[in-house]
Amino acid sequence: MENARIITRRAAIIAGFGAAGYLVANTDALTLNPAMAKIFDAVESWTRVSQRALLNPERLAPEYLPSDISPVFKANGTLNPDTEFYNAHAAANFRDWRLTITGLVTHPMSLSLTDIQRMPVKTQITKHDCVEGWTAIGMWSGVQLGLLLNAAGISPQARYVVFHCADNLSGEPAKGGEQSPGQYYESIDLKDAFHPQTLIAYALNGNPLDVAHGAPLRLRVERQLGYKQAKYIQRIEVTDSFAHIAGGKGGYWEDRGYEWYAGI
Ligand SMILES: Nc1nc2c(c(=O)[nH]1)N[C@H]1C(S)=C(S)[C@@H](COP(=O)(O)O)O[C@H]1N2
Ligand SMILES: [Mo]
Repeated sequence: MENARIITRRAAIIAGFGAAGYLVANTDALTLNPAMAKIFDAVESWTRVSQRALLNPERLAPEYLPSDISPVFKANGTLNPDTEFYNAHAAANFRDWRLTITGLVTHPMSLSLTDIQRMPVKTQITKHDCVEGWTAIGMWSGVQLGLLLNAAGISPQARYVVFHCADNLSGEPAKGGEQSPGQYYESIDLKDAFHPQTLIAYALNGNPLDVAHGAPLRLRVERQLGYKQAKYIQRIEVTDSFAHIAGGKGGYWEDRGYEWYAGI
């Protein structure tokens, strides 16, 4: 498998990155070890298992040609977080933006954009599909989430990866921080987190992400719908449950009735 080979080679090169020289112990970076995979399978709810039965978990989302790229990639949801915090970072070109990785990890991390951009880059041209009835094809570049998670070292109890965003979609005052009702967040399971096309993206169509599309960092989880593609990511939380977060359903839109597993 061409893809698997490339990924393994990429994983092997990433002996370390950034000033701290984080070590990646397991060079077979994006493969869940069989014992762990078995545990995740066992604990999946039956609805998800039946959904998954129809979909090969290793299936790749279709990729497109440069000539297929949409001339305009519509932006949706929050178009600018427009908080004091975010505006200050945007004005400084996100030079001091940090992405933290917390929760069930052996090495919690705080990474700058430069740290992230020093890691192997993956570029893919995919179709975004929003429940509101529009699609757009774009070329995304970023780091595979699996590489970040392996650098942080996820604990055996880990089941989900949660993305905490900088915007409040309901316009709630920022005082409540991550737990205030309108704060955008999303979550995926480890199968999607370690999927080779799952990226923490920092570029769209060859340019740094703009504010409307989620600057400076956003998720691409290509086999799921648009609302899973969290923009403005500040913190990645590895957890065994998302019941403690906001409405407890695993995402901003999930708390408002949308499906948690939004397969396409
Ligand atoms: N932080 C954050 N992420 C978000 C949203 C949002 O409002 N805030 N909207 C979601 C929805 S519904 C869609 S369709 C896509 C839109 O991404 P785009 O603006 O890059 O097209 O982002 C998703 N991620
Ligand atoms: Mo959407």
